[in-house]
Amino acid sequence: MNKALIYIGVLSLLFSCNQNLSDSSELDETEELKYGIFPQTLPEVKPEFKLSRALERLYDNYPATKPQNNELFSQFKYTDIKGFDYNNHDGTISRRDPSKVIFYNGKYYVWYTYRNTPLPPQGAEKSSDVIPSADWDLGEIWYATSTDGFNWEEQGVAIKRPEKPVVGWRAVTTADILKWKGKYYLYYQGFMEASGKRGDDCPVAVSYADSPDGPWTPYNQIVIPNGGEGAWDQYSIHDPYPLVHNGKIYLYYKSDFGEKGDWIRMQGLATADNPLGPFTKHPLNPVISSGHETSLFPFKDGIAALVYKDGNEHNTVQFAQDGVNFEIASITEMMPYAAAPFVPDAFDDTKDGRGITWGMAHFIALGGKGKFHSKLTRFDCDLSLDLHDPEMKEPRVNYTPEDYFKRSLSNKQKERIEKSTAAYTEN
Ligand code: AAL
Repeated sequence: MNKALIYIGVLSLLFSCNQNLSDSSELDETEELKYGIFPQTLPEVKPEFKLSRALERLYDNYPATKPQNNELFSQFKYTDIKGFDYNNHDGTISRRDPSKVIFYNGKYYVWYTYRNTPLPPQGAEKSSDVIPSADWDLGEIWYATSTDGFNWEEQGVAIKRPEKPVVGWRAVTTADILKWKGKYYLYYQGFMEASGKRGDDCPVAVSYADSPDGPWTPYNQIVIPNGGEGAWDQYSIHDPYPLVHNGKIYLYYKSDFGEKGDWIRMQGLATADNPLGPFTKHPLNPVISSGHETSLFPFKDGIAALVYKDGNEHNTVQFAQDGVNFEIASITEMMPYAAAPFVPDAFDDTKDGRGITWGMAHFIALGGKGKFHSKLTRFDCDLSLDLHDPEMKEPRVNYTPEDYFKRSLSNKQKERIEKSTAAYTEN
């Protein structure tokens, strides 16, 4: 029996199914859409026949039908950078939560939380004026420069802890940079108690300077206040991350809420026409339901976000044309934590954001028991309209068996399995 006959047979079968379903209202909507045969060659344009939800998503949600052609999909690669000493990783020196990287006067600049304490973090109960409660407690904002982004030269302190009771007297951490009308602004978390007492509670403060090398003048006032009683951002405003969009400052931030030990992390937006405020929080906040530290960049006429670590949508790259309503543009893996990209057009108020190819990040919880500290690293990727690096667009990360076995069962899990196996074999 030849192929044509089979084809006609299948089509008439489909036609008869269609007929059978004709009484349900669902058909009305898709009346004009019939069932079809999905072709051997992947259509670039959405076929005009009934599609499953997954295929609807493929054409409606993603910038391209394959990750290889998806400008907002990338792998991430890491380089151990040079120029920072960690005192034999004994936990007394920590560098973490880097800022966006900027290029100024022939050099790249990055700011970060720097802790140098006699002891590693000891928890809120054991903390004191010199003993930190957490890895960023008693922190200052330091900075470093580099001519290649791999070899860095630490320049020293940019923002010191102010005198009590000024905002930030306990710690100034997690800074990010804005350039606005020729002046520079560093936004940072200003702690007024040791982190971990109730939670990781702090508002956001700001300092300004005429050059990235400072001197930085603290504004000594809270510019992004905590939310009202019962609000998601009532206690913590973290990871302030300013960009310029639609002629305004778009400052994204993270907040921890919910129960201690089971914090929920989401991200919000506050906008302003003046770097010193007032900032207006967006009525739709939170605008990103997952993620941890904030990492965003202008992309085409909108804003893209790296969303990692926490929440249902962790390990995604998201995009919002209005900078508010983010949709998942790709799913990826091994994303950089506290990703701090080099964003050449961060402050250009561009309608044609070109994307990113590298940045700084951190690895935390190093040193093992009693030596908790973090270190800075560099990541590379291809989330740029001006680069097409097929190596970065390959969706598979090739892990070795050792990589998998490193993720071994805990003793508690082994016990559970032994018990259930025993129970199973007894029956
Ligand atoms: C980081 C950031 C903020 C938090 C703490 C230090 O991952 O989210 O900076 O306060 O952890």
